[in-house]
Amino acid sequence: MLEQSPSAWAKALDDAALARTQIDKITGTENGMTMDDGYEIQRALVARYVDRGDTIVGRKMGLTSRAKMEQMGVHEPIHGVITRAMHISDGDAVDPKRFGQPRVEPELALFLDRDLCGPTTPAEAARAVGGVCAALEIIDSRYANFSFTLADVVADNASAAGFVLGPRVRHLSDVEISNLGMVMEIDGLAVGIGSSAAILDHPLRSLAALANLVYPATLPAGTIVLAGGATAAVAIKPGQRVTLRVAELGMTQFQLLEMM
Ligand code: 0L1
Ligand code: MG
Repeated sequence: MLEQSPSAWAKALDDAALARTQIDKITGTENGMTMDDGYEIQRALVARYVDRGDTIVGRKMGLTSRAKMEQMGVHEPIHGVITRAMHISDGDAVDPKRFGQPRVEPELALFLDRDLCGPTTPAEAARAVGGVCAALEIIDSRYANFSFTLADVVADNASAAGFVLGPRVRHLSDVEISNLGMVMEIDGLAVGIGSSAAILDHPLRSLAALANLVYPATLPAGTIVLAGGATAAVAIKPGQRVTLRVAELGMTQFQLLEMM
């Protein structure tokens, strides 16, 4: 049982995000906090986004690659929600004041054109997918120095902060996505080199895991799913341009403007 209510913790996280500041991890105060508590706080946090006019457009899987799991010292993936306000158009230049301590990850996005409800297998999950494209995720922890436990980061909506979708959307039946080469560059320098196979061994395995994690909830047709990072996250600074190239899926990029 939490000492403070989930909505009080959600407000603390939301206030930190809006002020681009960070708080100490919740488990520093709430010793007995569980993963279920984390997801309850996440739901209260997302409800705050919706209450102020934002719209849920999809889900994200987090901690899907071995590199990410090692970076964070954990062994299981988590999930969060992505909203319209987090979307950055391909090629856009973004005000760095939007973020506190941004990092970027190379990902794939899957577009559901049918409802998906677990329990499911990767092969069954594939039948709900229409398109796939290259994607960049910007994560931003509301905890000082990205220091948290798994339950803390779940509460913080899996550090979701922004995402960019590549312009080349291909139908899943036209492209084999099990082992696509992925190269992420910052200002032309390769900072992350990986394969879509690093996304929980297969991006569709990540999708099936998401459906199973949210079960009995359904992932409705129209949902965008960020399948998870193929490499560890890399910090980005004002003025830098991030580019992702994915074999068969092309390029996507964005830039952080200089700090004014
Ligand atoms: O998308 C991710 O894999 C990030 C999940 C949360 C962990 C982090 O903030 O690095
Ligand atoms: Mg991610």
